[in-house]
Formats: sequence, C-alpha cells, structure tokens
Amino acid sequence: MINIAVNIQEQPKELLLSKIKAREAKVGVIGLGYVGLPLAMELVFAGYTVVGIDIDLTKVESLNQGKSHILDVPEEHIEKAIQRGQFQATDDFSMIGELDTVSVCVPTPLNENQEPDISFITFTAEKILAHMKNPLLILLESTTYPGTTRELFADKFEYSGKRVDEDYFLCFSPERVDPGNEKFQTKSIPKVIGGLTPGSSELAESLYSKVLDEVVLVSSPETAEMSKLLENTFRSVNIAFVNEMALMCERMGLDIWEAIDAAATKPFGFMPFYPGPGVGGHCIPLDPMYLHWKGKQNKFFNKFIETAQEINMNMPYHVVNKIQDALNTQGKSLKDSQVLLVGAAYKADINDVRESPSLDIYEILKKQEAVVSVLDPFVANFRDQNGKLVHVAKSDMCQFSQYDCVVLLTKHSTINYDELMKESKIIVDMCHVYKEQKIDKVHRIGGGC
Ligand code: SAJ
Repeated sequence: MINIAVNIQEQPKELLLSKIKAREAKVGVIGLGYVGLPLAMELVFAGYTVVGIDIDLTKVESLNQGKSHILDVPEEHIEKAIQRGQFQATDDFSMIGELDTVSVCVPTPLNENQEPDISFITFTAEKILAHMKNPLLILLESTTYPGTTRELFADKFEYSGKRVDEDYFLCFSPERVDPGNEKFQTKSIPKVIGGLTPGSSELAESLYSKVLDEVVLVSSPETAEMSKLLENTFRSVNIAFVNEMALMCERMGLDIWEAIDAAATKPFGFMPFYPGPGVGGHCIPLDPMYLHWKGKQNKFFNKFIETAQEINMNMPYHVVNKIQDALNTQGKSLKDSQVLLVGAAYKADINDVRESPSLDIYEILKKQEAVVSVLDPFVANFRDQNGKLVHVAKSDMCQFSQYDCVVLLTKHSTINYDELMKESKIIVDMCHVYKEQKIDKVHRIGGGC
C-alpha cells in the first residue's frame, strides 16, 4: 500500500494537482496587458501567489509601485496584492524556474502583409523551454490560428526532450476580455479550455475553476483555438454585412437604423449589428485574418472573411465621401476645410485607439488637404502614420461653430451632443447619435437623407 501511495505522490500530475488544490502552486502570467493583468489579479483573489512577467520594464516598475496601466484593474487591487506578498512583477524570465503554472497572454498582431505575427508567442515559448524546472502547466491564452499550441509549444518541447504529462502539461484557453465592459469582466466570462492531453485538461480545469465562474472543456487545443476565431469572425462578418446594408439603404433612400430596430423586435433568429465608420480594436480586424491565413495553408480560401475585411476596411473611405458630400452642400471642398473628428478611440468610453477607423479617416482627410482636428475625452494623443504625435482636444475646449464640418465617429457618453448640434454648421453622424431622420445639417450613415 505504501509503495502505491508513494507512486501516486510522485506522479507529476498528482503532485501538481495537490499543489493547485492547496493554493500552494506558484502561478505565473506572462504578458501584463489588458488580458494578463486582470487574470493575474483574479489568481491573487483565488489565493495564489502570482509572478507577473513582462518584457516592458516600465510596466513592471510601475506595477511594483502599485500603479495600474489597465483601466479595468484598480490600483488598490495591485497595492494590496503586493503588500500581502501575493504579487510581484518582473522582466526576469528565469523566474519561470520557480513556477508550477504559467498563463501566456502576449499579443498576436498582424504583419504588414495582413498575416499572423506569432513572434511574441515563439519568443515566450523559447523562454519557458529555457527556464522551466518543475513539471509546468502551460496555458496559452493569446488568440491564434488552430495548430499554434501544438506546433509552437508541444512539437518544440518534445523535440528538446521534454515529455508531456511528465515535464509539462499544455492547454489552449482563449482570452475573452472585453476592455471597459462593466457587465462581463474576466471572472464572469466562461473560459474554454482545450488540453493536449486529458491530464493537461484536468490540471487546467482544476486551476481555472478556482479562479473563474465557469470553465468549458473541449477535446483539443485546436478546437479551443478555432472557437475563439469563430466568435470574432462571426462578429466581423456580421458587422460587414450591416455596413453593406447601410450603403444599400443610402442608395435607396431608406433608413437602415429604423429597419434594424424593427428587425430586432423579432424575438428569435435575428441579432442586431450596427453600421459604423469601420472596425477597430485589437480583435475584430485581426482575428479573422488568422483564420483566413490558416485556411489558405489548407488550400481553403474563405471568401466570407475576405469580403468582410474588404467592406469594413473601406468604410473610412465612405466616411470621407460623406464629409465631402456634406461640405458640397455648402459649396465647399475638402481642401482647406476645417474638419473636427469627434472620437479617436475605436469604441465608446475607452481610451484604446488600436486599429481605430478614426485614425484612417484622419489620414485620408490629411491627404485631401483638409485641416483636421480631433476631439476625444478619453484620448490625449495618438501617433499618425509617420509616427508624429497628434494632440487630441478635450470636449470642454471645443468651439464646434469654428469648424466647417463636425464628424461623429465614437459615441462617447460624456460629450454634450445638444450643444454640438446647436453650434455645428454641418454634422456627419456615423454613430447614430441623432436619431431624428430629417435634420438638414445632419448627414447620417445609412440614413434616409
Ligand atoms: N462595431 C460595429 N458595429 C457593431 C459592433 C461593433 O461597427 O455592431 C465596431 C466597433 O465600433 C469597433 C469594432 O467593431 O470599432 C469592434 O467592436 P467590438 O464591440 O467587437 O469590440 P472589441 O473589439 O473590443 O471586441 C471585443 C471582443 N472580445 C474578445 O475578443 C475577447 C469581441 O469578441 C466581443 O464580442 C466584443 O469585445 C464585445 O462584444 O464587446
């Protein structure tokens, strides 16, 4: 009996499982951005001691001073975690040697050819391989194409002599963080987990079920990778669909917004999406291209993704055409006209400008020699395509009447739209602020006018 007991205890999975259950496992999070930092705090709240690892020393130092660079993570959470000795940030990857589990939350951008850039994942996998000591549970969270977890982790680890279920356990568990979403934060969003082996799934479920409200196990890392891309490609395609419907309604003199609201009264079989100036953010413009790329590797050309990407990427040009048409009604051209863009952020009430269509519209207008200003209560500045810093005005410093055209791009809740309506000469409304259908000076996307 003793021998059997000794054997069970020596099994890497059992050992790790008991550490996780006892909250004795030392857990790590690599990448302390809008995904990694909230996850690190949830692991702390669940009673674990967390090491946060990031390549950005400025971020590391500010975190260790108890500061937060993520709007959704209050500073007092970080301060308390540090005071209790439950959290430390570092740029020293050798700390991986002390860990029992590590969640990888690094960026997966596109390169200049609109193809996956997996350099951050590759870099992190190499660091883990170089520094890991104990049997390590690895959870890749970064949105990526099906096959990444197996190809960039498992294959590399096995080739170097590491054995799954002995030296490491491996899962893909897609991040589903929606920055600024007060209703759904990290803890309350169901977490999909696809393990390389049953042991990997069991360990990941054991850890995350203590941290998050709901865990959803699937049969493989590839299924988990695919599920995340399916979610966001669904969104991209439907946004493109409604953008094209908006252009059609403009051509037909119909009001797309009224049509959507009417369709949305159907209690089943319909889900409203809304036209806009284009698709921004770190997910929707990028994730479908990961799937498109992997499809091509399998000789499958996904026309839906390509068409959606084309429609969404053309919306900024449509906005500039609407501005041009609006100025024409006053006998003006774009050149030398004073144009104010209201909203630099890619969606309301956040400060994120990544892939924001507002920045594309800014560049197109500059090329047409318009005089462009930008207003955004949440964004202080951004860099233009040449890397030049563009200062952004705050709403209370803006005289709307001084502009030939005011363009509403992001529906921030803190802007005084009544004052804007009163003072502006012409308005191009891309985010349905003014619902009235017939106001001469308001030009709406998908509007009846
Ligand atoms: N957009 C439209 N019309 C719509 C919805 C969005 O034009 O009907 C535009 C937005 O203005 C924005 C872009 O699309 O520019 C993306 O908007 P989003 O609401 O999808 O917000 P994101 O980019 O923050 O997407 C995240 C995603 N979360 C993750 O990937 C973990 C996405 O899966 C969520 O569905 C989304 O948040 C959400 O629902 O808020």
